[in-house]
Amino acid sequence: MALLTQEDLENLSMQLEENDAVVSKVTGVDIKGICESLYGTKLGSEKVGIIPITAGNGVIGNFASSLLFIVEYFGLDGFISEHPDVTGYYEAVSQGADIILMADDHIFTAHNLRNEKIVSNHVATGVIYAEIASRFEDATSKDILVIGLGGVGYAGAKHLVKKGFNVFACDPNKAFLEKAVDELGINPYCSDDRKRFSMVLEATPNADTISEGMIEERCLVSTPGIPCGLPSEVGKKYRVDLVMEPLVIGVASMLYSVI
Ligand code: PYL
Ligand code: MG
Repeated sequence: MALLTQEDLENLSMQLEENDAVVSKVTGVDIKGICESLYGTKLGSEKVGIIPITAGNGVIGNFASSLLFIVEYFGLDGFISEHPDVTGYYEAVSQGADIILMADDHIFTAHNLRNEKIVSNHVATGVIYAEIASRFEDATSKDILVIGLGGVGYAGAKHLVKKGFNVFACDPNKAFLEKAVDELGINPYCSDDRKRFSMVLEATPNADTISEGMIEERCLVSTPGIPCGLPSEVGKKYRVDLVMEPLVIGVASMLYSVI
């Protein structure tokens, strides 16, 4: 899995503001509203313990502080444990955390100690970016394209199938594509199909995965992927709205899903 870098997390509040404005424009609802209707929950005064984890590639400089910014932005009471790892976990639970946030290089999880709900960032991110794509007010049909069927894309495709969309998907990994066709009943898509979409969920760690033959004149691309899958010249040539930011939307979805 592609790991975030300190640079990805710079000016997070500006990225949040810009993306909240785009989400509101193209769906008619802001990020908070999307989360509330997606999970049927409202955030209260839960206390969130954030625990730095030194496993694998180790701590990412501003990851914990970015999580604290996000937790507080959504009105919750957050704190970062003084120590990392098991000591930090012990501290956070002892200090009365209701929800634990921690990530190694494979799983980033939110665990609500009170109701036992637990979610991974992959699933919560795939679901919310899919939800945003599917709410595009200028969509011309129920056809939606999912590019990438790893942990994030698969969760997004599963959510869209459940919501009754005609999901077309592609992934260079044939096993991932076959799994999604078998388990979700999605339609395999390849770019020479000449079919164009007005809603795209892009969930790959690659740049420029979207070519102009894939999208309609008006199109919403929703992607947590870094780098961006939409080439800038394609974005300019077509009136593409882009929802893309590295962490906030995914974490908001995690928090609302465990309340
Ligand atoms: C959660 C992000 C979204 C995309 N890739 C995921 C990633 O970068 N995971 C690694 C997170 C490591 C955090 C580090 C720390 O600072 O506690 N262990
Ligand atoms: Mg995100």
